[in-house]
Amino acid sequence: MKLNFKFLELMFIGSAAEFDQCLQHDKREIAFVGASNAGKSSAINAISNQKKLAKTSKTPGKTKLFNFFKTKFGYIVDFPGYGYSKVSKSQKKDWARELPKYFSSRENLVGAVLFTDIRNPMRELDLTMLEMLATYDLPVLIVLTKTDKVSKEEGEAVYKKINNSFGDSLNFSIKDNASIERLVKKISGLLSS
Ligand SMILES: Nc1nc2c(ncn2[C@@H]2O[C@H](COP(=O)(O)OP(=O)(O)OP(=O)(O)O)[C@@H](O)[C@H]2O)c(=O)[nH]1
Ligand SMILES: [Mg+2]
Repeated sequence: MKLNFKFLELMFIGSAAEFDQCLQHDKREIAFVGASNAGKSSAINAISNQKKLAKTSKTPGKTKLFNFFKTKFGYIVDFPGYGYSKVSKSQKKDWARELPKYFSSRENLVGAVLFTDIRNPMRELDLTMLEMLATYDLPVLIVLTKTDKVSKEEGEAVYKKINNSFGDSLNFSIKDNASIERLVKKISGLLSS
């Protein structure tokens, strides 16, 4: 199929297990957050049209570190997903400490994209995350993922509800090029405005 839009040129730069090890740079950055298995890493691959740039998995909890991806305008930071029961207690503790640190002290962080499965959107931990982001005055774009798994009507109904209740939202599927284009534009906008 011919595509007449530009994907984001993304390059994996590196990972950090803790806030103190995170890449220092002077560009803008946005955080990709969401529950484990919501589809963050798949979205990174889709918007860059690369199959294996970010590791994806059927087993939740694949992304364990802050992963930095460079675009022309700034950086995307892929966060580990929350809510995966097999994550160890000590790791949960580490994250409870590292995440607020990240949101409060990353000076170039301009916002977050919160990924949530359209079949079961904005669950308790998503709401906790949304509150945390609001605490730090970070604007949030909500991406409702895996829209290919629901009917068009259901997708639109959920979109309306989420957009009205929680703010700026977008329906998205890695199988829907129009939705990939919309996300690419939003991200370019966030990073360059
Ligand atoms: N049908 C469909 N499946 C998707 C879509 N996006 C992601 N998936 C699948 O959902 C699963 C989880 O996707 P990931 O991208 O690894 O999820 P993640 O949010 O990065 O998960 P963690 O790294 O655990 O935080 C994989 O099996 C993907 O193939 C989508 O738009 N449609
Ligand atoms: Mg991931």
